[in-house]
Amino acid sequence: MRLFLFLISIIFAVSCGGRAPAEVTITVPGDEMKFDKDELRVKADTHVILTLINQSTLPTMKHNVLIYDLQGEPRAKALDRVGELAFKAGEASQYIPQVPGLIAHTPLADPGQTVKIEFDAPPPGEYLFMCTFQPAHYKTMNGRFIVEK
Ligand SMILES: [Cu+2]
Repeated sequence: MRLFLFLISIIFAVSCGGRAPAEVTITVPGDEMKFDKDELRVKADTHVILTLINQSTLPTMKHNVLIYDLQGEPRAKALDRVGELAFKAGEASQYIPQVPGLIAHTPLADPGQTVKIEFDAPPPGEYLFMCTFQPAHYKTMNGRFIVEK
């Protein structure tokens, strides 16, 4: 029996690339420009399943989650820069700027809508997550996306 379990675990490990998927959920609990979390954590070498639950009710409260590699830029500066690029990208591109450092993003979630995306975790380190809906959601809707070894 032990050998059997051992073999099963080896097969599981090989077929899944080592680790089980990392599921993270982030919620906008109301009509404020606010996420329920300012930090998301996953392990390296995982497939990430990220769910965004938008519980806002106002039509102007669409939200998304964009994950961005700071590439050494100070956080506050990157937030403003990417936020402004998102504004320029405009509604037609769902406020997603095509910038180097963009790791993943959800589509815009309408009020009451839940959206889900999957992507592979970037290398260990600290990244930025933010809502890029306009005007200026990023100023209060942002946090750290941390990939642990
Ligand atoms: Cu938002």
